Amino acid sequence: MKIGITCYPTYGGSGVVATELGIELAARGHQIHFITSSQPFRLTGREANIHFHEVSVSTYPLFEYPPYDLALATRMAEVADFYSLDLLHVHYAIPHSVSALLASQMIESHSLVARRRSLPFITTLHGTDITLIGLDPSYLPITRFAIERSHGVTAISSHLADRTREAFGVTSEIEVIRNFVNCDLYVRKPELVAAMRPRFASPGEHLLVHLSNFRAVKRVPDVIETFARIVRSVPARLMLIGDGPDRSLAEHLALRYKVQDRIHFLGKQDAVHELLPLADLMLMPSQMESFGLAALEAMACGVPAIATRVGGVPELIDDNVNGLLFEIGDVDAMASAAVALLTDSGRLEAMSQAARRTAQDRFCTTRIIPLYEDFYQRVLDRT
Ligand code: GMT
Repeated sequence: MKIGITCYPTYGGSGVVATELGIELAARGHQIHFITSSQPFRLTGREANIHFHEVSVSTYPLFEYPPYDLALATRMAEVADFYSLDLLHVHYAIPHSVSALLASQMIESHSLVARRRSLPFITTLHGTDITLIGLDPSYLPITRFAIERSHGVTAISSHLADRTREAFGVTSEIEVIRNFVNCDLYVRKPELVAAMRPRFASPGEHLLVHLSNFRAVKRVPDVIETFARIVRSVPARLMLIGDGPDRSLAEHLALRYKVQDRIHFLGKQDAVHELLPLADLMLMPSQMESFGLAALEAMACGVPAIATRVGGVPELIDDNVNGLLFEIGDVDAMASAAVALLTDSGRLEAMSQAARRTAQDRFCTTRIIPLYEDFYQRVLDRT
C-alpha cells in the first residue's frame, strides 16, 4: 500500500507511535510518505520505502496566525495525487483530521487531478486530542465533525474509545488498536546494562526512571516527591528523560528536597531503548494516560512501572502482577511500595519478567502492526 502519515514530528507519544508505525510498515514493504512540519525525530532519513514531505507555511504580514492547517491540507492532496496514495493516516485529531478531510475532498472534486478518485483517511486518537484539547469549546465541534467524516477511526485504548463516544457523542465505529513496542529493540541486554549502568548508579544503589514530555498532565512534581521519600529509606538515583514546561519546577523541588545530586536530568533523548533497561523501576504518576506508551517501553525492557490507575493504564498494567497502580497524588503509598519492591529482589525479578512477558505477548509490533494493515484493507474495501 502507499500510505501518507501525518503526526506531530517532535517529542510526544502520538509522534512516536506514528513514526514507529511508518518504520514497521515500510519494513513490511509498504511505501510510506510522512507529510509533516519537520522530519519525525526517530527517522534517520535513510530508511528504505520511507519518503518525507515537509509542510512549509508561508507567512504574510496580514496573517496574525499562519494557516498551517491549510498548508498541510494542500501538501497532503499534492502528495496523494503525485504518488497515487491509497490512503492518509493522521495521528492526533487536531488539526490533522480536519486537514485530511479537506485533502480528501480536494482529491474527490478533482481540483488537482484529471480523473476523479477517492482518498480515504484514517484518524487515530491518542489522548489529549480528546481528553483535554478536544473538549475545549473552540475545538470540539470541528474535531467531532472531522472524526465523524473520517473513513476509519482508531483509538489507542478501550478507555479512549469510550471517552470519545461519551464526550463527543460520536456514533461512528471506533476500532481499538493499542500502542505497541518493538520487543527486539526494547529489551534488556545484560552486557549493555553492565557497561552503562555504572554511569548512573553505583553498585548497591537502586535506579529509577521517569520518561515524559514534562507537561502538567504527567505530574512530574509527584515523581520528585515520591523519589525524595524513597531515598529516605534506600540508596537510589533517578533518571529523568525528557523535557517540557515542568522541568524547572522539577529542578526547584529537587533542590528543596536536597535530592538534586541524586537525579540525572537527561533532557530529550532519542535512544531511550538504551536507557530504560538500566533502571529497576519506572515512575509514571500521571493525571491521565490514555494508554501510557512510556510504561510499555519500560516494561518491554523488563522495568515494571509504579503508575496511577487512570485512563487506559489498567489495560496495560495488571496491579501487583506486572506493575503497581495507585490513586493520583498518593506519593506516600507510591514511595513505600517502591521501597518494599526494591528491597525484595525476588518479587522485583518476578514483576520484571511479568512486565516483559506482557509487552511480548500482547503489545509487540509483530502483533499490533498486522491489525493496522487489516484495518487499512477494510477501509479501502468499503470506500
Ligand atoms: O502524553 C502526552 O502528553 C503526549 C500524547 C501525544 O499524543 O503525543 O500522548 C498520548 O499518546 C500516547 C501514544 O498513543 C499515549 O501512550 C499516551 O498515554 C497519551 N497521553 C495522554 O493521554 C496524556
